[in-house]
Amino acid sequence: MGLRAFVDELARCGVREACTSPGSRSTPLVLSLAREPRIRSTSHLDERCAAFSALGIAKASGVPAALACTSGTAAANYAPAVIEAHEARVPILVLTADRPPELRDLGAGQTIDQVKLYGSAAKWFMEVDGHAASPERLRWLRQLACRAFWTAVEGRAGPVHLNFSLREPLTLDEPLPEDDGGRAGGRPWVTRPRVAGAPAPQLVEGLKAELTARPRAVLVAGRAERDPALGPALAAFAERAAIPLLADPLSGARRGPAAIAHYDALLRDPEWPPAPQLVIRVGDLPTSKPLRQWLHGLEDALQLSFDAEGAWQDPGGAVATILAADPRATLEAIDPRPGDRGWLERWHRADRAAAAAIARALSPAGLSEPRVAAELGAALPREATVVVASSMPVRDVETFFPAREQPPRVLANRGANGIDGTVSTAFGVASVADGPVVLLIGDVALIHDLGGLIAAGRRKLTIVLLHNDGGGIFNFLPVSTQGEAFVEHVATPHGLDFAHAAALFGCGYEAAEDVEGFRAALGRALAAERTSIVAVHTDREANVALHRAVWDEVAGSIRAAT
Ligand SMILES: Cc1ncc(C[n+]2csc(CCOP(=O)(O)OP(=O)(O)O)c2C)c(N)n1
Repeated sequence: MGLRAFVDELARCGVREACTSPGSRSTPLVLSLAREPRIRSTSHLDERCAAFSALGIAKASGVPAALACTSGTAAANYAPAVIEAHEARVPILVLTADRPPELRDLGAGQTIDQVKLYGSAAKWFMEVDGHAASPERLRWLRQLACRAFWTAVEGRAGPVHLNFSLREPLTLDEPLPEDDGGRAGGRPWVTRPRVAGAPAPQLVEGLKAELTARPRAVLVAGRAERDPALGPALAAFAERAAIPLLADPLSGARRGPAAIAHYDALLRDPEWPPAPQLVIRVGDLPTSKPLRQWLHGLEDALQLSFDAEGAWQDPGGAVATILAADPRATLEAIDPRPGDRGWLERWHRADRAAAAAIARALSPAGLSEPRVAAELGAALPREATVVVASSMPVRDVETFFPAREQPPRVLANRGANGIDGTVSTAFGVASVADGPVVLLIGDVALIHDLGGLIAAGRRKLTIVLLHNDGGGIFNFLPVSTQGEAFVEHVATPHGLDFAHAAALFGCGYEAAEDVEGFRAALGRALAAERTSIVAVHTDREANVALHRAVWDEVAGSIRAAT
């Protein structure tokens, strides 16, 4: 039916990775991908793992990965990753095999309603009929592949779903002839050159004027993984403008002389934060609750939110203007008059006091969850990528990662904040990342995607496991006083020893007891050829007490320092 031409066109567009899953109805689709030499096809027996792996590939590379699976619940298992890709704006190409219309809703095996299966999470849905290849049909399939690709990547990036009706015999088409019917020179059937115009002069001048009129400004940077050059550009702008930069490590901007690394701890003290006149927000809203609450309460400040696609990122309703413009191009074009040096210095003094207070509070506790985050932030090389799981890892990275000149890249599934699919996402990232990939994950999230460890047979990952035997985040909640019901239904301790999981999947395993032991084990895991788990055992209640001790120490020290 022309699937070889369809796949040829995906490769011409730049698709280099596919995640396939086994089945019968899907074989023409899967084998067309597998036989395409420009695309590396990797087989995943669990479709949920396949889809999160494709998500990780696309997240790290910016290039959509293709997914292909059989009909029925196989396709439904893509849903969590499709939802995450929609929320986090990651381009993926979802290709599902289906029965043709004459076999639908008639009791044929493995047949469910796959039409618009992912609802509003799919940016575009298309039924692809199973007609035989004709010149017109091949031209349409080539155009369709390009349309799927460009739709996924352009504007607000996201998942595209094509549902293929496949009829028996479910065989692979012949290879394409030498003259394959595509455009000359290996070009895609349709290209859509991106026209990146210079930012509007009114916008640049308007922002400059606001900065001059309101010199006590802050720049808040959240997750913005779609443009790796954005983080350094934000740091450079904050330095030029001499304004504090409150950057979540997921923004890539926690660097340079304007960075205030410990804003999460600082903003917990309601007495301390001085009021800015202007807030410029870029990227998603950071995870930090104190930061969110502080931003929501800044009634006298003018708050501007940059989002290239004009998305709404403001659950507190504090933003007055959404700038639907490329933040990097716009801020690079601004030559601001440096703001009030005293204003920046005030934040720096507090940040230095917070850093010292954090070190004082963490030191007697030895190896702890915050300490692991701080160690990774300080020690990992710039070419490393850290994938952080939702729950406490993403929060501890935000609170305890230091500001560094060349920090490692930090990625996370924070579109829908799920703890599912994290291992597979990290292995997907490891498929395309240039340097080492480290996954920082809690025990519940690891159990959730334990099957993802099967990818250890072909990719290398260093997994730092924070094993507090359950969901440690819930011990911070008032509900943690609810005794056994809390423990059984919320915290969910399981008592599992992950050394057995490591053995099952052929991974290395070491448990670290103290800071020195952790450093050594991390070094060994990074140097090893295979995937290794470095486990750090902690206690959920002690972890809450340690976080509270840190916050108290920070609050005391900033009062003294300011
Ligand atoms: C798919 C999914 N199910 C449930 C949740 C709710 N949830 C948030 S955190 C969490 C526990 C995570 O525990 P763990 O991974 O061990 O990390 P820790 O809280 O100890 O840092 C759960 C169940 C979620 N976010 N996603």
